[in-house]
Amino acid sequence: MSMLPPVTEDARLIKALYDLVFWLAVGVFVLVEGLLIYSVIRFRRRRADELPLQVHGNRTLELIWTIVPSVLIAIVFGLAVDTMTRMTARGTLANPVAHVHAIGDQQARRRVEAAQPVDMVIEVIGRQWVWQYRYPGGDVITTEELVVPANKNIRLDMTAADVIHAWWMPQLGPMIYVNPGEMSYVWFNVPPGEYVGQCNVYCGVAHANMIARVRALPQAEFDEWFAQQSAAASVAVEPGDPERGRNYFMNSACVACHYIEGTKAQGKVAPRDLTRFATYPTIAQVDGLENNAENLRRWLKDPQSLKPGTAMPNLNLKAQDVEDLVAYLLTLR
Ligand code: HEC
Ligand SMILES: [Cu+2]
Repeated sequence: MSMLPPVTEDARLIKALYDLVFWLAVGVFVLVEGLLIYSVIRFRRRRADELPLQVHGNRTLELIWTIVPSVLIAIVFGLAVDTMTRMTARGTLANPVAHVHAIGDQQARRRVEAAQPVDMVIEVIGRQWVWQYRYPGGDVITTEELVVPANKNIRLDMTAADVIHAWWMPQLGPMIYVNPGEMSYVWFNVPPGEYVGQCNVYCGVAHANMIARVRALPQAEFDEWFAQQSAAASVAVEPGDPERGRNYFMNSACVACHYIEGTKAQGKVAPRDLTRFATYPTIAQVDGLENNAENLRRWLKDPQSLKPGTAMPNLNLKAQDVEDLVAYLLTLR
């Protein structure tokens, strides 16, 4: 993962600041090391019986090497603040937005909406340990990569389902915190290409695997990709088959968390065992979430939307697998 070459306006601003700090540091390095080498040679002991010049403090020099670095650091600080305020991730100078605010804060939401003209808004949900992307319309959800049209203004509306994550695509701009209960925003407009980033705040054991990928396609190719994804999302599914559902259950992650008497499902993460699941009046003890096929379908597709904060993850199940699992689970009496 490299920030080079920067491909957005924000990333170019960061790069410009980085270059400046880099050359300042080179200057300081050359000066300090040069003086050091000069002093080592100039004031060295020349003869075995000679005591070299002994110096005990020098007010002028000490003032200089305190004031000059302070001024340099103040300048770098000022430039960093200036860069941050100029970044489009924070709106525009005319319409600044704090990029993080509480979910449901309608005023902040309107400010975000007015901040930048956008061609497409994609919802991003960070969870241990994947980034999930929801496209407009709600049918298309991806986790592997974020595919976007190139050279269009894209806004990501981001939040987290569990712990604090951070969205960091070094070639695209600044790192943005993604917090549970809050919305964060980022804007970008990128040329065609593939970009790699990473969750940039420690979020649990598999944090290092929480890679983010952005693939920008020319509009026509994007449209084709999107049409394919929508079609795949709405393929006609056959009625669920309990036998297939059972197979799926016993050979997938479900068994790691769920207990069903007399089977290999011996997981103990979920509080209620599923042995007689079909006799429970509600799903996951959510008030009003009656235990029936329709609700169960919704639960399996996205548990978080029905019970925010639940420890059951969204497993991105395929439509057919959901049907089969529903058929199977409802036989458990
Ligand atoms: C990482 C652990 C984990 C995995 C994997 C997992 N679940 Fe769950 N599941 C849970 C937890 C925890 C709950 C309880 C949720 C709650 O009450 O908040 C739950 C609840 C449920 C419920 C509702 C149970 C009840 O008490 O009403 C069903 C049904 C269910 N899971 C099915 C599945 C199926 C099918 C799979 C596999 C495709 C699966 N789960 C995979 C953790 C998991
Ligand atoms: Cu993370």
